[in-house]
Amino acid sequence: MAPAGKAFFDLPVEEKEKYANDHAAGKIAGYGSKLANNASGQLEWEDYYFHLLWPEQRRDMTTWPKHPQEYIEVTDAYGREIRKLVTKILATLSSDLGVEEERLERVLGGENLEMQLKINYYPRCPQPELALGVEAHTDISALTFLLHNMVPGLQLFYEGKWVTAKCIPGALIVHIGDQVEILSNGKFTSGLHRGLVNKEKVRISWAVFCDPPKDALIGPMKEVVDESNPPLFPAKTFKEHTDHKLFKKAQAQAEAQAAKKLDQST
Ligand SMILES: O=C(O)CCC(=O)C(=O)O
Repeated sequence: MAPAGKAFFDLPVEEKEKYANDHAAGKIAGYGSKLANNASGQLEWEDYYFHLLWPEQRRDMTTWPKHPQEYIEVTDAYGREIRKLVTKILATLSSDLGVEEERLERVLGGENLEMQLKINYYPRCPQPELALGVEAHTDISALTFLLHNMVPGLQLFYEGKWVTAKCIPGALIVHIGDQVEILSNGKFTSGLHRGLVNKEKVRISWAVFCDPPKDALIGPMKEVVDESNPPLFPAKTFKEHTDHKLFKKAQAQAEAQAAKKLDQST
């Protein structure tokens, strides 16, 4: 799957632009570029490709790259394997929480659970200290599965400092996302992480976000709350959670821009 994803980004810009997304028009699937100042004033710099991977019957194959030829076949096969792994991991997490094995998967939508693929392409950056590929965030998903091209850059915030994830060939990195943190009432934590750019090498990562359907109501499960463990999170639909997080991000960016302008004018 990795060579197929990389081959897409090696295409000339005009070819990639044929798949361009258009957020203003509500078309979020496809190829996009990000070059923007984040809330901390750092530049976010990446190209990406985003499309729905699962459930099969809801996929719009016109949004998947047609080049290279094998992209659809290998990405589909990868998605099927990840979907099986989702069931296994959610069962293990459910057991750890002392609830029936199917519980987390059911509340996350069961057959309707969604998987979105985002391929992140971080170009070589001449001044990596001034830029970030992806700014620090926790994932809104339930789980995220990450593969990368063995160029270091993923960092996790652990015990008060940023730690670079080891590059282990063939290893799949799994993040707990916000939805599992909420359902478990904070027993599992959604990890803060970011993606760095590299001076010498292009970095590519493949993230599969495993999400509940938009209208799924997600709050701490009744089995994990009691008088001594009151709910730490309000129940919200997945859409409400996503909108709230995007709104807060936009607000932080606007405040940072306003502060920067004020700085420049004084
Ligand atoms: O590139 C990475 O390793 C992390 C990507 C990421 O966190 C994201 O796409 O949300």
